[in-house]
Amino acid sequence: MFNKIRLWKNKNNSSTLRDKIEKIKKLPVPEHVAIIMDGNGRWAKKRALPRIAGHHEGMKVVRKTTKLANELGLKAITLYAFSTENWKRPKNEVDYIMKLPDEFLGTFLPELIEENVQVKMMGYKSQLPVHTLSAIEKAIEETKNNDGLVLNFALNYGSRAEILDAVKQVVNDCNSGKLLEDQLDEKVFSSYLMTTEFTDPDLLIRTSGEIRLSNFMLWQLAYSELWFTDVLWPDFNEEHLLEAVEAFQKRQRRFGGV
Ligand code: V07
Repeated sequence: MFNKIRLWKNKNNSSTLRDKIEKIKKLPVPEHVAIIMDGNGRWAKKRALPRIAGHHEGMKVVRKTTKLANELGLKAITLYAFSTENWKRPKNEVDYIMKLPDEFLGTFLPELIEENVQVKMMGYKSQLPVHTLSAIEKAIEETKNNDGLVLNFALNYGSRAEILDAVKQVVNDCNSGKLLEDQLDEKVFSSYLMTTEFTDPDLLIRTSGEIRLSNFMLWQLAYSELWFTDVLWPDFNEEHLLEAVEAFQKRQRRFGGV
């Protein structure tokens, strides 16, 4: 497994990526990490490339991140791939982004299957192009018996809409007598959200220097550790992920005991 991950020496030659991974694995790692993959457009602009070049580079980082998350023993990662707001972008950009799941899975699905990764998706499926949805559904189907890392894509996802839909369902179930008002608590309410099968993220990472949640998992992130980095998503590498997980572990050690 290790040989599949790039191994670098530091400038001082002291600590390789492998050493760092081993060190981190000795302590509890977050079960569920959520990531806002921001900065793809800016990465492209800096290079005088079209925005879509940044999205394509970002897709490759999804692959690297999945591999390391699996290696570290995380149970799930949820990646914000497309928000309900992103439809406002130029049509050619949206069309291109909607081809990325097809390309990603066309290239990497065999490896994901081999690595025991389970592909999942949360978001509003009905507005997605047929080719996008069918590629994702095929991947979900072909990985459904895997029991390793869950690779969960938030695609056409928005948190306020998710919460409102949950409220409507709750009202429905109350009106039909399936649910009594007194039974409704945080745990029951959570079961109406798109993340029913997941624990809440222990750690949220947002790249590209923006310090906001942008309508991402508002309910689920209530108690999560938040990690913001200026690194643009296409530049986010193994070292950066390890740095975030290490910071999480430090905070746990400091505050976990109380
Ligand atoms: C997308 C690349 C990553 C940076 C953020 C925006 C662009 C991988 C997927 C994907 C989705 C579902 C799936 C397999 C792969 C993806 C979108 C955008 C919409 F089953 N990257 N990526 N989907 N970007």
